[in-house]
Order: sequence, then C-alpha cells, then structure tokens
Amino acid sequence: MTENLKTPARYTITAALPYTNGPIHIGHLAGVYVPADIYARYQRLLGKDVAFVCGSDEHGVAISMKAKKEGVTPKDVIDKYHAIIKKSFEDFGISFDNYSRTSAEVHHETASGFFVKLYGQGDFIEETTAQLYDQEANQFLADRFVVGTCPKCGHEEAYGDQCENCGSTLNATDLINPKSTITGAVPTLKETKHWFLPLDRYEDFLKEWILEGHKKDWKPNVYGQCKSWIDDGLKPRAVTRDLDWGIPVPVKGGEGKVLYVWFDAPIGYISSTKEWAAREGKDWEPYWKDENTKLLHFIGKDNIVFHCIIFPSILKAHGDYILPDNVPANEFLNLEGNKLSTSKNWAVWLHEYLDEFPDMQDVLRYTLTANAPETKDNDFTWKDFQARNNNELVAIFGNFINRVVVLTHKYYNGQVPAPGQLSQVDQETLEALSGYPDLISSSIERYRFREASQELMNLARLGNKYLADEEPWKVIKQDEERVKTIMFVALQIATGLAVLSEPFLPFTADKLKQILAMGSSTTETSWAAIGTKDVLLPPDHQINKAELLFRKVEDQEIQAQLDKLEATKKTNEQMNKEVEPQKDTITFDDFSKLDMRVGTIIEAEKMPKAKKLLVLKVDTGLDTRTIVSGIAESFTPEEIVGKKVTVLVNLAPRALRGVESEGMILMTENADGKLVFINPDEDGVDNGFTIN
Ligand code: B3M
Ligand code: ZN
Repeated sequence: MTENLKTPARYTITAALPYTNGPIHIGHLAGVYVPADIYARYQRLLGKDVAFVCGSDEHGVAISMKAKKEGVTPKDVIDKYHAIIKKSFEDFGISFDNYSRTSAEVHHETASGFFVKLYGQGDFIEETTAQLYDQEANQFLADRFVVGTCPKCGHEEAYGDQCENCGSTLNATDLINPKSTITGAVPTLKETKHWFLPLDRYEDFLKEWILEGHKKDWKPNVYGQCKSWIDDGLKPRAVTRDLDWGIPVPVKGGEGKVLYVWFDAPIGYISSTKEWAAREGKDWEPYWKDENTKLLHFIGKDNIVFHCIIFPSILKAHGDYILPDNVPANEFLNLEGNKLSTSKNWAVWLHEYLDEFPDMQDVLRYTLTANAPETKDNDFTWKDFQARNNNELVAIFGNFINRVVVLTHKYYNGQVPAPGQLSQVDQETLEALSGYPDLISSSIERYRFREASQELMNLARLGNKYLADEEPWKVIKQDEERVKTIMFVALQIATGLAVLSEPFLPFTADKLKQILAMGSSTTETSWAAIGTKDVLLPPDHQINKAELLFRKVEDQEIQAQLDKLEATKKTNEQMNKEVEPQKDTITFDDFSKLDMRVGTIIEAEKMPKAKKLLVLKVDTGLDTRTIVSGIAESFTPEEIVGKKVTVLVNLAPRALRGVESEGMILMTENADGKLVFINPDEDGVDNGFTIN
C-alpha cells in the first residue's frame, strides 16, 4: 500500500511504548506523546474512528539493569514505573484509548503467536553463532548489557543492539572495544543458538514500499535514515536472546531464551488494540488488517529503524497486516543545552512538573509544541517556558478571551448581542477567521504541529488586534449599535479559539467552552463552522462569567527549577568525580614517620596579596606555631578560629610569601570543590593527642 489514503475509514494511531525503567520526561513528550495526542484529538474532533493506543514496554535489558541497580526484581521495577507513567499520562491529558503493558497476557499470547507463525512459515534462520559472553557474570551480553564504539558513527556508548547516537541497529559483535556493563569485563565469545529475521530477504519489498512509495510523504529525517540502512544492505537480525526476563521463546529449543524486546514491543500496539476492542465490544482486526485504515506510528528518531524496517518486515511476513501510512518521528529535545538523560537525572520529569505546576498542563503542552524538535534537535529552557506562557498564552490568548467575556457581561449581561451591518473590517476579520480551520488542519495533516500551534496563536492575535483597533470601550460612548457588532464578531473569534485549541490545549479548551457555555463536545461541524454563517454563538446565547485561562509564571518559579537542575549537575559531578588513583604502596615504617596531632586554630588572618592563603596560629599541644594554609577561598578567618584540626607537625618548615610555615593541616574537598577539614571533632579529644 503506497498511495496515501484519501479518506481513511479509521485511524490506528500508536505512540512508542515507554520503557518502564523510569518516569516520563519532557523529551518523551516533545518527541512522541504530545504530537501523537494532538493528531488523535484532531481526528476525533472531526468525527473520525480513532484507536489511539500505547502501553508500557516492560521487557528488555533496560528493565533488568534497573532491577539490578535498585536491588529489586524486574517485576518490582515494571509495576512501579508502569503505574507512575500511566497516571502521569492521564493527568497530562494524553488521551490514549488504551494504555496497556507488554507483561499482559494478551501481549504474551499475541507476540508468541507472531513468532510461532513466522517460525512455522520458515521465515526465520535458525543459527548457532558466537555471541559476546561475560565470564565473570557468567551470562551472554545482549543489548544494553554491553557498550562499545559504534562502527557506523564512532559513538563510544553504543549498545549491543542499537546506537542511540546515529540510530543504527547493531549486532553486539559489531561493537568496537566492547565492554560488559555488568562487570566491566572485556567479553569473550561463546556459541549460542538464535533465530534470525533475514531482513535482506525484505530488501526489494522495503525499497518499493519506502524508497519509491514514501519518498514524498515521509519526513526527510525518517526517509533519510531508512534509505541509508537499505542502501548499506540489510542483514539478518537475531529476534531471540539469552536472557531470563522477557517472553519465553515459544518453540522447541527455545528453553532459557526470550524474544528480543524489539521483536515483541511493536506487536504491543496490536495487543493494546485487542485489549481496547474487547473492552469496547469492537472488532480489533479492521484497525490492523483493513487497507482503508490509516496506521501511524509516533516515535522518536532512535526508533525509526524498528518501526520502518523491522516491524513492517515482520507484518509483511505475517501476511495479513497493513503497513504504516506514516511514521512522523521527531528529533531529540535537549534541556538547558544538555542532552536529556534518565540515568543522569537530567530531565524535567512529567510527574514532578504536574506537582510543581498544578493545572498548567497546557502551558507545557504548548511550549513543547511551539518548540518541538520536528526537523532538528531542539533545546528546552525554562526561560522559554516562561516566555511562551507570559508573552503568548497570558498576554495574547488569555487577554483576548478575558476582554471579550468581561465586556459582554459589562454591556449585555453576558448575552451575545445581535450584530448590525458588518463593516469592511468586520467582514475581513470573519473571513480571516473562517480560514483558520483549514490552515490548522493542513498543518496537522502534514504532522507540522509547531506550525499549527502558531496558527492557533495567530488567531488569538487576530482577536486581540480586532479589539484593539475597534476599541468598543470607547465606541460604546457614542455608538452602542456598533459595539454590538464588534462584540458579536469578537465572540465568534473566541469560539474559534475554543474549538481549534482543543487538540493543543485540551484543558484550556474545556475551560473556554464552559465560559462560553458551548457544551463540552465540539464536533466536526464545529470545526468546519468556524467563521461561517453557521455561528456557534448566536445572538441571545448566554455566556458564563469570566475566569482566567492562564496565570503568569514568576521569575522565582523559574529560578527554583534552574536551582534544581544546578543541584543535579553538582550531584552528577560528585558521582562522576574521578577518584584519584591510589599512590605507590609505602611501608609501615614510612607511615610511622608521620607525626599527626590534634590541634586547635587559635588565630587566623588573610595573607596580604594572596587570595588563597590564610596565616594561622595553631596550638598543637606541643607548642603554638604558625602554619600557612591554602584555604582562604573556602573559609573566612573568623569562621575557623577555635576549630579542632588534624596537623602533620613533623613536616619540614618552609617559607611561603616570606612567612615560615611549620606543618600542614589535613583537608579534603567536597563535590562543590569546597575544602573540608579532616577534623577530630569528637569531645574529649585534645590538642597534642597523636593520630595514628
Ligand atoms: N521502548 C522506547 C525507547 O527506545 C521503546 C519504544 C518501543 S515502541 C514499540 O526508548
Ligand atoms: Zn552510531
């Protein structure tokens, strides 16, 4: 199926299944879930038959590694994060028709069924090959259990199955300088049997379906990756693994082996559809087998090869499934100039955002859409979040709505006035309004959600400008009839925003429809009716009281988020701080030459013209001596007088800036680079006591 479906009978919209090894962050939202939700809401609004499905991706090495790290079972990990992820999607308004999980029975059955069918058709190559093995951990090193240099792009943290940097799929044995992520050991090779999907056999099909069929309608970043893989020549890929966590291989000889997570996970979309259809009393098959269904996969760019090459080959081999009409993958989102990272906690976590910015889901939705990494990696900054909110949502969208509603109540007790003769400007404004449904539709249908969101904001600008130019608050003094027309036109623009904003700002749209008393469910007619004579807010319609749609985001709220990231950065530095390698071994005799005593600083002053040095008087219990110490950037003289310290007293005296220093005070340094005393601060320990 290569041509674009003109009028699909239904839409199956999938969003990448998030791994349950951590919460959702803004990179996931910007890359996958917000665009998918905008598209699903839009199609539903137009009355289309939509199945918007997702679920937790609960197999794979990422889960096992998390479990090892947290000292719990993989089941504990998936239950914890499945719950967090599912709830945060719900609270954020990601409107899945079903959110399942790949540990569900329906998925084990569906994925196993796929494997058995392809196995039975002889679609797999069964082969014993040498795979990477960790002698210390006594296990094979699949996927994220091994890292090494990517043979394609040189990225040094590539996994055994995939390079996140260039998106390439790899066989672990392709890695350069592989290293076990379990023990750090250099892997050996050990023979093991696996089943391979011979992707090379699907080369002609993929060339025809993608390189010919989707040259024009797939995004360049997606088409380009597919072309480079196909041009490089496709190789057989193992679809089973020597792991103890995953779906057991359901054929003879598969004992102790599981399905490769990327074999089973995309089938999770089908399982989730089955689960939804069963609950809704629908037949799931048309959503995956009817040529008149438009199948779309929303993913991030690191998942392109799995959704455009591997999964379609599996569907093709199975024989009775449709293929995706489009895979509008986004690029990556960075945070404050750095790559988002679950492991480094360098992220804005969705569940934390929802706690810290209650009822502000749409602000983040709008910011992530207006700034989406649709064609290149992009950067999320809290400053931009504040600007999008304060300068656009508050100052343009919210301000326009507030003025319209307040003035309608002030002049007409909330009743929509009947318009008089439309002026030229009125007609042009309504004409412009009537063009927005198609403008926004056209952008959404081409998966240009950034562009669509800016068209929506332009509609709010149109409303703001119309009111500012027509100045009803002035005209009311001399021409009441004119003001009725102005407010009637302004109210039509407000209904336009209420309907057209729903895919992007669902919470705001609900609130605005409630203010305008439009009823909760807008339909296909609403979308098409905007700006036409079929007004959605006729004269005498009673609207409700105004309420603010958005609030300002204050500087201190942004500073608090930046401080939080700064603290994360410091923690990472501490964790990544290189521990000095141990010095050469010394004998006990060497050690016993050191004479360390408890001492107390009794005087302290800055060394003139030396920003790092303090001149101290130290009572060592033997005597009171001068010691020059490089601690002036970490302590003021005042704060250290009286402090007990550890002193090396038999260090040969040396002159520092003309001052004789007789000994050394022992210090270390914390993550922030601040010096810390090694000090015997226990009571009852006194000056002169030896330290051994
Ligand atoms: N669990 C997400 C990732 O690679 C992966 C997507 C599966 S979609 C079937 O981060
Ligand atoms: Zn690479």
